[in-house]
Amino acid sequence: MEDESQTEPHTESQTMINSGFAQFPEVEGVELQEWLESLDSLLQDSGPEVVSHILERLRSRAHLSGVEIPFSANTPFANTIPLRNQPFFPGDQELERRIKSLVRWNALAMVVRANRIEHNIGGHISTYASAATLFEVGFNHFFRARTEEFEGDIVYFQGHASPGVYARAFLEGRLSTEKLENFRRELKPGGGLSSYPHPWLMPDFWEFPTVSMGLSPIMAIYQARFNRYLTDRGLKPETDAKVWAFLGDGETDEPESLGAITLASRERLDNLIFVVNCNLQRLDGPVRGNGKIIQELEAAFRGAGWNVIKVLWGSDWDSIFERDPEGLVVQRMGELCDGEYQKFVVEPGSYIRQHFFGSDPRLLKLVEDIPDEPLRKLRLGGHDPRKVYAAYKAAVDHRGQPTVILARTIKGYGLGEIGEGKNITHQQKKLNEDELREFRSRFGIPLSDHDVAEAPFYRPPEDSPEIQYLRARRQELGGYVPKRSVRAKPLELAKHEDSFTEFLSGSDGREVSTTMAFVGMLKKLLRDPEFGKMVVPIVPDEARTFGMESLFRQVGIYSHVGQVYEPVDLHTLLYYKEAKDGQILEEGITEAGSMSSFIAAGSAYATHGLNTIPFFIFYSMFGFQRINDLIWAAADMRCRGFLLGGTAGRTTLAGEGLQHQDGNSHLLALPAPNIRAYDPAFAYELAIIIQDGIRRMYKNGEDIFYYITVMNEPYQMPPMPEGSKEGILKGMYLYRALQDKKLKLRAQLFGSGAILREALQAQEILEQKFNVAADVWSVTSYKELYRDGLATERWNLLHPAEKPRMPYVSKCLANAPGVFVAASDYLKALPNMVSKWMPRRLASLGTDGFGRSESRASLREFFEVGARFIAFAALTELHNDGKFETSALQKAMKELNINPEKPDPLTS
Ligand SMILES: Cc1ncc(C[n+]2csc(CCOP(=O)(O)OP(=O)(O)O)c2C)c(N)n1
Ligand SMILES: [Mg+2]
Repeated sequence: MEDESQTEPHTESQTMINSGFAQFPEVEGVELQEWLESLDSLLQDSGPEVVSHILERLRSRAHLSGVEIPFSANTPFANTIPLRNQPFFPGDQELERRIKSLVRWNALAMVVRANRIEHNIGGHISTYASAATLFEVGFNHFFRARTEEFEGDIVYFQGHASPGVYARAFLEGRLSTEKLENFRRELKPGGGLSSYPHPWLMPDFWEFPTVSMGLSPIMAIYQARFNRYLTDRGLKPETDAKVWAFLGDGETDEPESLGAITLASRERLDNLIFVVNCNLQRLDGPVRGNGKIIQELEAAFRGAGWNVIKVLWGSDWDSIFERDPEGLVVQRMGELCDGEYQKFVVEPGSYIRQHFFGSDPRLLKLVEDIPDEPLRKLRLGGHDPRKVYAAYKAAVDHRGQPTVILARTIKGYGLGEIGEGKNITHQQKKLNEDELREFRSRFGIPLSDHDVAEAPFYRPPEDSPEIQYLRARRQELGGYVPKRSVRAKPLELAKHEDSFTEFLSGSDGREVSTTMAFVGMLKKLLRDPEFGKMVVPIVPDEARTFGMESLFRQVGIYSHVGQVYEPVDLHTLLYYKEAKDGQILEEGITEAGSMSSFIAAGSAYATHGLNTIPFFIFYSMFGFQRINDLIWAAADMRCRGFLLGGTAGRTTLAGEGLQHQDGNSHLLALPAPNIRAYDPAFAYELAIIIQDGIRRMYKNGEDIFYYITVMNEPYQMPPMPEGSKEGILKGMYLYRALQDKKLKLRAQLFGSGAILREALQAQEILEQKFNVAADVWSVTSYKELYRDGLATERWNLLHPAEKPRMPYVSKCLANAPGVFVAASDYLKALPNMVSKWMPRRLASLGTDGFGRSESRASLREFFEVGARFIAFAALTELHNDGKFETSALQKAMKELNINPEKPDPLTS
């Protein structure tokens, strides 16, 4: 065995340390000893602050003398909180252990039973198995529930650990056996439990969807900041409530996980605590087999300005550390890579003795009196309630910085041979009788050998010490967690109908864009006596792009510290005003961060009982295209509010080219069922949509939110035609009817957004040049038309004996004469998806293909959505119907200057 260990490849850290030994053997001896002793006596005589000061001075002196000191943001691979600083553990450790074992058992039973009934239904055991202590210490001592008096802590649970959260709620008497039985079988009579945290599916239980990895860390950061914002603006009292986020170590590879951590430290969010469950494994295998994820994360978080607490080694190790004043064990711990640590989990004590302690005779001596089996079982920090408690307490008490706890755990802890530390453990969900028996015995579950085979759920009687303790602890902490409830009172909106009248009467000849109109509406809303204070404008460094800079001065940009400098433009009317009670969330260039703020504000009606109304305005191409998974999470969370895709349109945004010109977002807005998507052309349409949205969401309490595109093309805004309100909201209405009723050739033109004006021009061309009389419809929302069509079709399918209903599109067009042509600034698929409910064929014009840097006119020519193309498409349709001669069509083509050989925008 000796020989074998010598042939093993050395890790980089080992090589470095070994070369240190080899290079400076004399320093390793007496010299080093003297330095260490001086340090010890200084610490003893003068305390840690003086030690830290002296070290800093030494570092500085060495640096000035030309010594290159390698930078490291790391501390040794040891617990951050030494034993001497560990607080008293206030719980009954034995009872808590028994409760935790019961939760472990029921979580396991839930997954095992579900997979016995329905092969391959899925579920996860090993994530919770590693996180159990991390959760249980929180449940028993830290997570405070929301009460009348206290806002409560907010907890983002690691999504794949949901069986453990359900199992605990079962012990708490909050979930029935039937519900547990129907884990992952939500459609069973009586309902079941969703696989992961989904507020949409379990709106009284889950608050935050956390299963798309990376989203919960960024959402938690912005949630913590939003909580500060509410306090700083006087909308909620100051409290010491915390935001906890439990993440996986593998999860930290998602860019969103670490992407916003500097915001948390910059804003000094000491109300935020991350707990990273460092089991060193992800789904396929080790997170960093060849490296050390904990040290990597420590450096990243410390570098970003966080308070980092490492919880690596359990109490079992303390006596070994005590016997090792030279710190040889910790030094050895620092030498190994994660792949090696993972191997220690699956190997016997003899292996650990040989491969961990065997590197140095002095190390071997330290553990010579510990037999192999206890050596193997030396517990890790994340499985030791006392260590976890100490870390949580330190985190909760820490001021001025957010805290991250890096807790070392074992994936599949307790699963023994079949899963503990194994690479396959993430997907382990089946246990045979022997394995169940072993687990039962290990955790002392009172089930007989016979009963255990069924993997029954087990809840001790109500008067058992376990249930009594668990209830008492939760009562002390204010109630149960997680729990979602809606407490915000609906808005009254008594004068709401009149508030937007100024936007309904047109711009009086002035040319304005819908973006400008929107800013006018936002200003008005900010002044609303009932809810103005609740409006939360959110911008990712685009306020000037959208002409919103006047809001800087009107309501201020939020900053927790106010404005500590004199802004360069102070002398101007619209200076850059930052203020502690500023209302605008100016997020900088982060759509993901801004969306996380939107989520916090859009769900505050539940989380905080406050009807905050977010308006997140962004460059439309960087919305759905970039952050649709966060938008999906917002939908799951039943968020309310308005997303505004600014400077939208593939041909309406001139000059910006391929990357910015958006012809996609209305398609990408289709999947989330509770998003209402609109592409309005005129200010009055926008006003009607926003006004109705506020009514539906904040008065009627509908769990919907809005996506509205606004453009930067200035034109005269007409007054609202009489009776068009219903059509605007339903998705289409007749904007301008046939000009000359005597004409025989007829067409229906459908325009959306800025392209509506092209349809209006086409109407004139058709009438004046080709004797075709066209009606022009404004289609404000293809998605609304589509939803209505689907619902109607479904109703008809399920009610064959009844009179079929007509989709709204069909009703609108039932008596509409002539051919149909649609044009929008989006993909042709958008109008095509409703064409089947039109009485006749639809010709669709749209912007399929990559954008170009060009003028609006050239872009509309290139994408074939301009007035001439709309007119030509109508003539072609008439020709197809036999109502327009081929020769006349060829002539029209010339007259309209349409080049049949022009490149296809779809492929060019
Ligand atoms: C965005 C995203 N990608 C992939 C997955 C699939 N997935 C679920 S769990 C998991 C591994 C999780 O590893 P880790 O974060 O270390 O958590 P652990 O289970 O080890 O505690 C993966 C890849 C997911 N849920 N979300
Ligand atoms: Mg992991």
